[in-house]
Formats: sequence, structure tokens, C-alpha cells
Amino acid sequence: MRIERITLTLVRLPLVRTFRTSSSTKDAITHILVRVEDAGGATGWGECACPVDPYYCPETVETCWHILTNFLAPAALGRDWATVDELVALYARVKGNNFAKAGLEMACWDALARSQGRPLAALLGGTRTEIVSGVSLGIEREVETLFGLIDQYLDEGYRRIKLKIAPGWDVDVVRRVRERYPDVPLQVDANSAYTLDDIETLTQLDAFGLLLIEQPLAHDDIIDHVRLQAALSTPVCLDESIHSADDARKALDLGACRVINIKVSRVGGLREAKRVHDVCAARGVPVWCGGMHEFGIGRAANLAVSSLPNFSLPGDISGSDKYYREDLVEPPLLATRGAIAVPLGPGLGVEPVEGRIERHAVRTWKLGD
Ligand code: SMG
Ligand code: MG
Repeated sequence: MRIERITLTLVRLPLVRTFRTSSSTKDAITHILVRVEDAGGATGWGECACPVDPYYCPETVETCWHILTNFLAPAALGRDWATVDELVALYARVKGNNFAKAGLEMACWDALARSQGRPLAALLGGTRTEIVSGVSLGIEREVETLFGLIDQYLDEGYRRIKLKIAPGWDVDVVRRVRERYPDVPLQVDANSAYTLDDIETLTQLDAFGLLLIEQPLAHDDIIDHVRLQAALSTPVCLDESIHSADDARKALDLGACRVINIKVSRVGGLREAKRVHDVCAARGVPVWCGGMHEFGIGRAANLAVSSLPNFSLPGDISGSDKYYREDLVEPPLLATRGAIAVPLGPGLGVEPVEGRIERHAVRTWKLGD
């Protein structure tokens, strides 16, 4: 493979519903689409699913643009590679910046899979044909609003509910939700809103039969989480703290968590996501696929990686209609009875609709003739 042209498009889509977490509030999503053209004629698409603000992770969409245009795209352009390991080696000296790397790497995986006429899921070694989905519900003003949303998504067939929590929107809300929905698979995500000083609040959550408590403590911590996990019967799940398979190994060996949320973008791409999956699988630790409000391209990649066997918990990959009035790809990725089919076509198995991308484009950039 040799990438001869790279096109970036910054695309902004309004969200169907404002999404509030302990760390940010969003009513639209702006991601970078990466299109690569291979010398052999294959085209691939990737999505850089970074937030616009540095409140979930240190990167922002503009740092991704900077790193892609100045470092990653120039390092990959015009160079021969046969495997994704060889591709990644071309830009391995770029430290961190995982969201930026994931966008370019995804486009190259798509081009590679398309050049072989194979679905991306098959190339990754995936076995599942459909992915069981949950929904992630933001912080609302009133718990009754949350009840309405839970009713709606359970009616649509979604199989687990994730609630965002923050100080002031935690134990009482979870208690009321649990009273109203005694049997629903339920989990919570704090997005780093607590410290060990809050251990009493967090241990109260043990009473509600939660599947897991996601990222209660600092985004860059795995040490305090060890103490917290030892005090909780509910499994801790790490999200923000895990950037690589090595991070996963260290966190699990220390006892910082019992579950890992794998996000393709947070770990720098599909290759590393599979490595995190493998580290967890070898230890019998279940994983699930997290979400960053991906458009259809990133969502298709999430489905492909979730087809790996150890993605045994429901993911945050809801149907695109939960997020957007009209997504950027055909066919749209929708849930039926709470599950989404893994696309079977070549590559990501979805086709970006260029007219829609143009309509929502904020800015474009090209490298190569
Ligand atoms: O894609 O449904 C989705 C969003 C799922 O809650 C979600 N993601 O911490 O897991 C998480 C958040 C991060 C996105 S908000 C910045
Ligand atoms: Mg999370």
C-alpha cells in the first residue's frame, strides 16, 4: 500500500439532544474525516472523534488537525507499507495524540480491507455478526426527564442503560432509577468527577446492583483506583486512564479495575484497540466498546472492533438516530431490538455520502497531487 493523497474535512453535525456530563456539555459534534487514496486505487475513510474542548482528554479537534496536517499525514504520504504495523511505524515517533492517530489509521485500515475486498471486522479477526447496544444518558435537570428517556430507549429495545453521574447527581438519582427499573442492566460513568475523599458516596453505589462504575477518579490515575476498587464490590471500569495495551496490563495487574472500556480513538487506533482486547481476554477481563458520538464512519469502525470475541458487555454504540437527524453514511447504522449488525461489505462496509459531508463541512485540507 502507498497513500498518495490525504484529504481532511472538518464536519459539524448538530446533536438531536444536548448531552451533558460531569466534564462538558455538547449540542453539536465536530469531527475530522480523513480520506486516503492508495496508489493501487483503493480509497479509505477514517474519523477523528475528538471533542472540540480539552475536558474529556487533553487533545482537541484543533490539536488533532495540527498533528494530522503537520506530522502524521506527511509521515505516511508516499511511503510503502504492507501491514498496519508498518504503517504505524512511520509515525511512531509522534508521542501521544491518540485521537489524531486513530483517524488516519482507520482510513488506512479501510483502504487496506477494501483493496482485499474484505470486511474490516474479518481483517481484525472478529467473530460476532451483531453488537448488543446500550445507551449513554447525560445529566438532566430533572430525574423525570431521565425516566422519560429511559422509557423511550427501553421501548426501542436497548439492553442496558448508562447514566452519567457527578457530585449532586449520583446516589439519589441512581436510587430512583433503580427503584423504577429494578431489573434493567444499569451502569454509571463519572468522567473523573470524584477523588478518594468521596469514597463514602461511591461505596453507597454498591447497593444498586450496577454492572460497573466507569472512571470515577482522575483521568490520569490508576493508583487511587486500586484503593477504590478494593473498597467497592461493584467493578470499576476504566475509560480515560487507558491509552494502550500496556496501560491496560498495568491497571489490571495492580487491581485498578475489573472491566475496560475500549475506545478506538482513545488508544490511537484499531490496532491498539485489538491489543487492549487481547490483554484483557488473556486475563478473563471483559471489555466493551465506548463511544465518542461518532458519525457513521467511526461508528462502523466501532462495530467492526466490537466483533472481537471478548467484547462481551453491551457497548455505547447506539443507532445513529440517537445522535443525528441524518448521518453521513449509507446505509445508516441503526439498532434493531437493541443490537446493530456488523457491516459485511468491504472495508468499513458503509459509504460516506459526499454531498452530505460537503453540506456540513467547515474546512478542508489536502496533501498529495
Ligand atoms: O457515543 O454514545 C456515545 C457517547 C458515550 O458517554 C459516552 N461517551 O466518557 O464514555 C464517555 C463519554 C465521552 C463522550 S462525552 C465527551
Ligand atoms: Mg466514559
